[in-house]
Amino acid sequence: MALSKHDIETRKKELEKFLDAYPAKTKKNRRSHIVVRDSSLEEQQIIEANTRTIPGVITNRGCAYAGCKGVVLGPIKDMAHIVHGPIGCSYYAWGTRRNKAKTKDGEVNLINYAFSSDMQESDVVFGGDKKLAAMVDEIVETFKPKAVTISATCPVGLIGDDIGAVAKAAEAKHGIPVMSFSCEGYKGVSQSAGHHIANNVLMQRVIGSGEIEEAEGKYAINILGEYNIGGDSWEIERVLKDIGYHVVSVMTGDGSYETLKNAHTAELNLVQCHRSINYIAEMLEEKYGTPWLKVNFIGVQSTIESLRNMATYFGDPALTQKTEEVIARELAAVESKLEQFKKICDGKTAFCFVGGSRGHHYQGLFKEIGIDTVLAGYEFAHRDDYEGREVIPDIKLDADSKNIEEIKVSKDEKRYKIRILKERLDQIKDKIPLSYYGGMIKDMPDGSIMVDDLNHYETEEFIKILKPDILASGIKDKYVIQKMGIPSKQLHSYDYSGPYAGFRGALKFAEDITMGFTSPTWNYITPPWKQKPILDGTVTEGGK
Ligand code: CFM
Repeated sequence: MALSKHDIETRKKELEKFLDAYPAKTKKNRRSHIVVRDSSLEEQQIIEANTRTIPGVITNRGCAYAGCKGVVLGPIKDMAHIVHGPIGCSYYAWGTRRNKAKTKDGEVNLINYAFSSDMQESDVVFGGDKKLAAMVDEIVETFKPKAVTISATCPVGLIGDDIGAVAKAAEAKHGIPVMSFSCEGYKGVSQSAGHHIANNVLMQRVIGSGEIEEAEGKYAINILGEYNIGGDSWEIERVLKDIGYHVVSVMTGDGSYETLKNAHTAELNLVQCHRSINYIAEMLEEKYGTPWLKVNFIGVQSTIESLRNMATYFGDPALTQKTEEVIARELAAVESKLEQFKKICDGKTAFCFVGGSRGHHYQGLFKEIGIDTVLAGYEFAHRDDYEGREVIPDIKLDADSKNIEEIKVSKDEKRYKIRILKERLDQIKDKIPLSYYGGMIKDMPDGSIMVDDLNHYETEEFIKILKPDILASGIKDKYVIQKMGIPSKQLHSYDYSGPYAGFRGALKFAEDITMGFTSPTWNYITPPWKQKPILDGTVTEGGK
């Protein structure tokens, strides 16, 4: 719900007050990462993003290695993803981030494996490249992957192991792609840098390396930035296939080398998570002429809008009709059940703080079950994810960003195609978000707060001011929040639930959120500070 001008001013004052606890320089820094939405202003304050976290502040961010190996590469199931580094980097990335994958009999599925070079002190002193080379040989022989990735962790860059040379030699030896990623944890300011590094190499080495020239089905699409957490992309694909789309590849949820290499054959690229994959989306457009469409399959209305926008792009009356039929059928199956959950959730408020796109995507779904998002933010997104791509020309590249290579692709003379005629493009481009993302702020009501790289101190202080009924969060803050007596829903891993995408996913989400509110647990918890102060005593002279 939008706040009045007066209430917005009160909110700003409360914010200033708790920020006063910071040293002056820190306050100034953190203040620039927090925006109170106020559409009456001629110019809304810009938000600082994608800059270094202040040392000493407890952030929820990860590192470049997490973004490269963990986020973008990890879900590709038929490649062996090697982590070159000490075992701890693998131990904490063991398993998946609930990116599910399945294969038919006989296909390679390595999603359950973790491959680490287990770098020891002697490797750091004398170099770990020989050990790495031996490891690649062993993995290729044992697991028969379609391709191999080698992700560097911090010490690799510090000692200068040449993983590129190891990869090149292994590739010549085994005849399969072996790719190296210089995604040392310290590159960039967060996992966002790792997304970019992974995008670059996938584009240079995998995408477009297949032989197929024409997609095998009509309405061929790729789904970019969808990682199949809790089975999300399976649910999206179920609906898309029903309408008649041919899904060439998903990047990278339940993805494979085999499908990615022919991704150039699609007629349209959908972009779900803009932050992690906009680089590939842009390069595909540049190289093959394939436009990208920003979609959001989280929430019933967003899903409907995305499906209609896709139909508008293809402009085929039969497809439009089928789209409407499927929407009507799916909607009928969930609508009345959603209403029941809404009765319990209605009027409540939420914080929606996730990594780089869900902080925006889930606000609509919360709203559909009656919950207003009073604070939202991202751990590591850039200004365009907050304010829209129109701010990109104004973003000043700092040294940290310049450190990440920007690769340039050029037109593939053989495969580049005009996918949509200029006149038709002009007709539809204002109706659907083609090659455009508007960011989160435009969808947020006045008085709501947008925070970049929210930290633990601010989380607690914002909770005191805004008194939300539920928080969408991650594993690092979840238990602190629950100990304050507030339900917390992990929107990274979905707390072992999901899928939450599409129509059926929205219903599952509504059910889980309602369960959060109605759990009897909260009756048994009284945080200690609610009964008495934690510290009792008086100060006497001489410290006695
Ligand atoms: Fe994109 Fe993601 Fe996200 Fe992300 Fe992530 Fe994730 Fe996320 Mo956790 S790719 S930015 S780096 S939607 S792992 S599936 S949930 S922080 S909001």
